[in-house]
Amino acid sequence: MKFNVLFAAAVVTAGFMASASAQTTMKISISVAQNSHQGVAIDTFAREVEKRTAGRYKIQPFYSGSLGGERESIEAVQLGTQELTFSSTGPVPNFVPEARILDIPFLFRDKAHARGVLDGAIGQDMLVKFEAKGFKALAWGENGVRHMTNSKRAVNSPDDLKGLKMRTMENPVHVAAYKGFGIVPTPMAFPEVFTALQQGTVDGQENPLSVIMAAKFDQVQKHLTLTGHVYSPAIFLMSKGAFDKLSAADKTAFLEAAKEGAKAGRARVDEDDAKGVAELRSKGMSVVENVDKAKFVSTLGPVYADFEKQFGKAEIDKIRNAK
Ligand code: EAX
Repeated sequence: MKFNVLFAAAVVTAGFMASASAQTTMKISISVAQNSHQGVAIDTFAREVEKRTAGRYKIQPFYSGSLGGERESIEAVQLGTQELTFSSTGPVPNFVPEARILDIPFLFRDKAHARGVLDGAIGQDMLVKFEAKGFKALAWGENGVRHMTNSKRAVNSPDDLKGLKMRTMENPVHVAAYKGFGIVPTPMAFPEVFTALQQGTVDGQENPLSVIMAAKFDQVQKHLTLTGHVYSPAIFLMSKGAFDKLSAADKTAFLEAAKEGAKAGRARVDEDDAKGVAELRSKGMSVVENVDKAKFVSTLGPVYADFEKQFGKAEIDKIRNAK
């Protein structure tokens, strides 16, 4: 009798412990600060995963490149040593070359065009391409429309870019295009950029207003020009191994949570774009708001001819002409 009671208690305790330990914690990282569009995206994702799995999955966010830059984080996700990351497409072509086409300058008319393409057939087909490389791409998010900053001079026309030493992402499409502007590109991981600007290792960099504000680049850069030269997609990447282990219902929960995260991140990008110029001016930056876009586009003529050869004019036009 006594033995049976003890035995029953042990069974109950073991059962309780099993359910208590049934919470799985997963890491997600970004290279920028928490107070940013990307912070909003991953915090929303974390909250939605917990809610939609009744707390069985807990997402632990890491900000400011504390787990490494974007390339390192994507590598870790590919290896499966980190479950998730939210990254710009900067280093993505090094892993999934098909995604390069999305990084072509002046490809998208505006954010609405880009969002439509990424959420539509072209973007969704592209997400599938990540699977052969060890990733489950949960959803496209947004980094924003990129603009140029530097510490040397006001940039009013493409001629003003000639000879500027600028940090670029580790992205072959960007590097090729920026050479076409006459810029001297210096690819570098994001966590090193502030110091490189501060020490004058490079003259400038290019990023969306959201990133410029979150990284406080106004402290180390005088000039900003709204070049809007390229749209910068972002993406929720999960280790394929970790995703495949989820139940069908939990897979849906993660996919839906990523969509919610993307939506919240995009809304923050819109807020940042609306207030960015005023805020950066108030912090001392001098801003050129209007440039002759056509001049910047035509400067890239020869580079574009090369992109059309590489990617196929029809493929580029398919994106360009998407409504
Ligand atoms: O993802 O590396 C970059 O310039 C990115 O835009 C930034 O880390 C945000």
